[in-house]
Amino acid sequence: MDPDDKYMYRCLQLARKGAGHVAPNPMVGAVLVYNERIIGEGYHQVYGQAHAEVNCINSVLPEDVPLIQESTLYVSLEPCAHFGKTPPCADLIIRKQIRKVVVGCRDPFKEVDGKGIEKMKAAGIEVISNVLEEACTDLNKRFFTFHLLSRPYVILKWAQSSNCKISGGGSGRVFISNAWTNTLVHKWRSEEAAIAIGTNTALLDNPFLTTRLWPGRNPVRIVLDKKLSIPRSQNIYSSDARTVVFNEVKEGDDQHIRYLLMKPGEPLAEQMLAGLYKLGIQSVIIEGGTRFLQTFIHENLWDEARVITNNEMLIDDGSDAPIFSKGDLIHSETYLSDSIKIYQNRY
Ligand code: AOF
Ligand code: ZN
Repeated sequence: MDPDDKYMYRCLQLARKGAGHVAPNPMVGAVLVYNERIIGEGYHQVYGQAHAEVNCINSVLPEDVPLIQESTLYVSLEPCAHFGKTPPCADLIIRKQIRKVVVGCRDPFKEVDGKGIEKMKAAGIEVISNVLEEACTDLNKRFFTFHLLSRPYVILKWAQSSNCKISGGGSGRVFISNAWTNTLVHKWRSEEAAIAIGTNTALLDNPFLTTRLWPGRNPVRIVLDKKLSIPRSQNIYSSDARTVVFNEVKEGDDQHIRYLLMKPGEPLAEQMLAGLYKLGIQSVIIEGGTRFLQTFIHENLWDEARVITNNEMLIDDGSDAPIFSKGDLIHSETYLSDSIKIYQNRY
């Protein structure tokens, strides 16, 4: 394997250790290599604390410190150039007189956006860019979508029967997924910043939208309720998590509930995603119902669709599952009676 790729894969492995602890910052990993030997490793561990490069340089053993100047630093994201919660990593690299830096991908955050690379080059450092670029951007797909497209990363999720029905024709909640996939869904929820549903789902299924089956934090709950017709007693308003209500009636905060106004007649998914972007929400999982999901498909504002299909249960009077095209199948697996397929939007 190409040595640059090899060390960049190690950066990616390290970066993933920060999963669940660094958002809304990206996961980043770094290694310092002297003469084919790794002398330092680090990753961004906790939001607001040291960046990967700092932890990597600090990990070098005292006897190897003199080698830092002769080493190559590999980092999965462009070193930062700005004073945020921490000082610029590019300055640290220059100060340590590291001669060569290999970067996985450019940082899309407007305070950085190429400036880290420029700064290092201006200081005479040899910089190699875009090594395993696709894998490095994919690792932080939520962060990249947020900064490049000014909207959260959108995941559509639904469970359907083998004849492609998703619920029991207005008769209340129908369980399609099994215990395994229910747990998986709660894990998925814990991985995103927000979770959204339409009015009918909030009224008929009355979900809590929490992660009770998985040890993780609850995402912010988002509900579409144009006329504010969902009673305050529904579970979507329980005190377990914050709730944002997109509506055409009022704006403002009421305890843990935030009301955001939408303009009647304007594209719905676009307005909701613009509102979530302003709140700094980097990802949202859309959990139904069909009409609500179909809105995101219609406006072509989705990135991933996760479809759980039960092979045993047929619900004849259910409503039809969403219909979508332009999806590339990127993952497929089976849990007992349920198959899980994940599609990526081709745009
Ligand atoms: C790096 N190395 O490990 C990470 C970077 O508020 P701060 O100071 O933590 O800065 C956050 C921004 O820094 C974040 O939006 C992203 O652009 C970059 N993240 N940069 O050099 C790292 N996590
Ligand atoms: Zn930094």
